[in-house]
Amino acid sequence: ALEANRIQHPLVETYLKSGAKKLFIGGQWIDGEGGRTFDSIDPATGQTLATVAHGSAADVDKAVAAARKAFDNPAWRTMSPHERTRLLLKLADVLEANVEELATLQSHDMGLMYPFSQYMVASMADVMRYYAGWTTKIFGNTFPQDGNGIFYTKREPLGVVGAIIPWNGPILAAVWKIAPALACGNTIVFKPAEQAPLVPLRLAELFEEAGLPEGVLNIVTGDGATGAAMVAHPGIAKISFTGSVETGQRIIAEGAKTMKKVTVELGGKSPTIIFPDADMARAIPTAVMGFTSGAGQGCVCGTRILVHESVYDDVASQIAAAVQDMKIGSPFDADTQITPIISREQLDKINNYVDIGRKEGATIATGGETYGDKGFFMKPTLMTGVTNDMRVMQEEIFGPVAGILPFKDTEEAIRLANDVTYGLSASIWTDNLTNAQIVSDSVQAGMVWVNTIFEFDPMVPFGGYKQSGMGRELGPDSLEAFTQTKTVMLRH
Ligand code: TXE
Repeated sequence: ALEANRIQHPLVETYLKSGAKKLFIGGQWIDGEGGRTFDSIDPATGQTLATVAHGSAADVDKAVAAARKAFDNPAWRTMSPHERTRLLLKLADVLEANVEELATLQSHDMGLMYPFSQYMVASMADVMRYYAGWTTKIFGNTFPQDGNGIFYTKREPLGVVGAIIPWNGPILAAVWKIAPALACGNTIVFKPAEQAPLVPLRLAELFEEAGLPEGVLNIVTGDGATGAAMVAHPGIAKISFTGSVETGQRIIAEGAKTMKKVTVELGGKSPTIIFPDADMARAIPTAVMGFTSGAGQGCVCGTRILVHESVYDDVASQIAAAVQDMKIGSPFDADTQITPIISREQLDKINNYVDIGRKEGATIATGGETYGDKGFFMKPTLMTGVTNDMRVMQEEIFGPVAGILPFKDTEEAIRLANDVTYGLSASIWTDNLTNAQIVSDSVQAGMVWVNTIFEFDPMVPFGGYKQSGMGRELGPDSLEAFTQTKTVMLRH
């Protein structure tokens, strides 16, 4: 086993030793107003990785001013689409060239399994390249006219946009927002999560070295109050948010005061639905991975496992057995299967839910307790004897905890799948095409995976039904989200 406290990459070690992390505003590294700071903790060890500036409303104001100046700068505003393509392609190269460093930093800062973190950074280069290709294809329309004049529309950038992200996959959440925002010609004020702020900070530094003009991407680290200052700021035209339902609701309500365009990607309580004709050799390991990947701290985790009654006992016992054997440990150990929980607070929240489950009458088939005495670890937990109306089956726990329950036919599977306030994703396992089609059509979820799970592609939009969100990210949908239509009616 690797020494848990060792920083796993020399460049990350150098970066962490280079002193407190400041705000990145207008291409300068500056202290937060009043010198306030907070610590970012490695969840695998519980130790401080870095001290980070805490941005205030005044700092947000400075960042907005810098972003506005950059937006109004002709070098950015009138950059040719081809040049913008070249710039984004360069940023994609930056991601690719720094996969190990960024992935290591991410795994230390938020505990994601290192190979997964590596894959995540590398795949963000594809997202950047996808949007690099769009800069030359952001079309408007022309309209039939008599001989005098022309009516046309164009898609213009919104101006300064705000991005607020959670801790559970900072590189992904960052690039999903930064790539389309830049492709459309906006400038950005970006707030990482207070639990994992380091990757966006380092990313901004690398992007700046690669030639992203100063002020185009500004990073203001801080907590919810920093985010709230962005939402209240009249100089920010749009907020692209990923996080909890409660904060999403607050952002929509507060954002309305300055008429912000708001897109929100929120939580989930996604079903994994297993029919008796499924390829069990794939369905069962995927169901396990579906709620344990990232220690269950993913918005698309399949935390409600619905299994046809004819195979329920067998599937439930196979899942429990697989989960029981999972190796808990450092994100950098090759045999680790369960990585840490982001914070003590989140670990307490998960434990509290397990208690609620017990009180509601669920059986803890396996797990149900914390692990180890260093860092924040939770044993993967499978609950049986649950009903879909229990709180543990309705509320997002955001840990490696799932409930499993039987259904008797397709109709009941659909009813159970949809009987939640969330609607982010669903994973359906069947070899019957008709069944696959019927369930896909009926399930209320923005993302439906059939005989697969967790597949993302920059080409296809991602987002939630019901309380899982508003708007979509990726695909052409993000261009819509980061532009506005101007109509021009021109007479000679
Ligand atoms: O989320 P918040 P938290 C769920 C998950 C988790 C719970 C709480 O169930 O247990 O939410 O996590 C910023 N105005 N998800 O507290 O509060 C905050 O600083 C503007 C699911 O981390 O939503 C951070 O940068 N911004 C989810 C970001 O919002 C505010 C991922 C997210 O924090 C703000 C994360 C405010 N008033 C949590 N208050 C998913 N979809 O994957 C906070 N923030």
